[in-house]
Amino acid sequence: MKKPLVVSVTGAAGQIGYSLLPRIASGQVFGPDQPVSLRLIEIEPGMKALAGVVMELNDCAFPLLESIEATSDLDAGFDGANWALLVGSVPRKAGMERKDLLGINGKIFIGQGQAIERNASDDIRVLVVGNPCNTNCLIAMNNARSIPADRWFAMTRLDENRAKSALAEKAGVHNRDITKLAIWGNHSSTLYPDFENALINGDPVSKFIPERAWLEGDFIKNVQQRGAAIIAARGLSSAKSAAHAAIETVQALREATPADDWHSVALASDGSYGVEKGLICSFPTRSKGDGSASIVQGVDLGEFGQAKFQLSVNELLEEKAMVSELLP
Ligand code: NAX
Repeated sequence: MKKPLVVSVTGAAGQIGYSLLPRIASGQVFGPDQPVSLRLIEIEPGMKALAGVVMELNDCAFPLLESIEATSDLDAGFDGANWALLVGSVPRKAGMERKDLLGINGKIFIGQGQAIERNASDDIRVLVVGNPCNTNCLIAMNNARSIPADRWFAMTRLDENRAKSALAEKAGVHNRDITKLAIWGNHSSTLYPDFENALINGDPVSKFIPERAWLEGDFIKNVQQRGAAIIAARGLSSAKSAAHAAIETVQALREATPADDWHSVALASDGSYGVEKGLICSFPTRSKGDGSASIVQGVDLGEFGQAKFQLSVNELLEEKAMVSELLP
């Protein structure tokens, strides 16, 4: 038996946690021969529901689930963590401005960043899902400066998957026929799904979808607004698809990316494409399979795409300015 991987998950009693945890415990994420120890982190009011989640995980009798610790103590929760999936955050409530939400959640991510720095394993990798995920990740990373910047990620894979699904439906092809579809910018309503460099069975999207107006209009808008459409239909925000995207993000970082493809994740900019160094921005990325990712260079966004991307980067810079007092 391999040594168990320690996986810490915040917001573990929430919707996404409910879909995510059994898949981690079953071996779908880290491999069929890799035991895992789960550290499940909740705030005090969530601890009762978390106890129920733990009961259910136990009742699954997963062969690879080595141990479960349920806690509201961040030091215990991140103790020895190899992976930290930061899912929990406070949802936006009626009347709340984006700045208020950034401030409330920002403070959470200061404490979590510091606790990760104090307690996690040397090889820690962090994926932030809780919104606003790019800026939450920026705050956590800046409050854990001894952890290299290339260990921090925020999730835009759900947006990539939504974009693939929308293109496949319009083109009358399968999702698997679509490659090189990257999300650029912020995980927000300004994100840019780059249809110009995406390929369908190796050919440009325009060969299958000649209506440029649809690509520039409804396609982008629907991907940007998909989360809201799901809330309107289900009365709850996306959870199964979000958990699946988190799993695919971790897998994409742990597996070498095929040479003819790339994937979206937000990570600390190295100055590529003129994006301020250190800003947590989504790009097309490739991984060598070692838990890290590098930004694909030389992608030509074209005038339309560049303008859209810049809008999203500007929003990230605004968010950064709003939380400047949380960045040491
Ligand atoms: P839920 O409200 O169902 O669950 C959130 C859980 O987090 C709750 O159990 C709550 O008690 C807990 N929590 C709150 N503050 C915490 C803290 N400081 N430490 C630990 N736990 C804490 O939300 P859910 O649907 O699971 O969504 C979780 C987050 O994912 C939200 O912020 C949501 O906006 C975000 N999403 C991000 C997506 C992405 O693509 N990046 C897409 C899906 C989702 O909207």
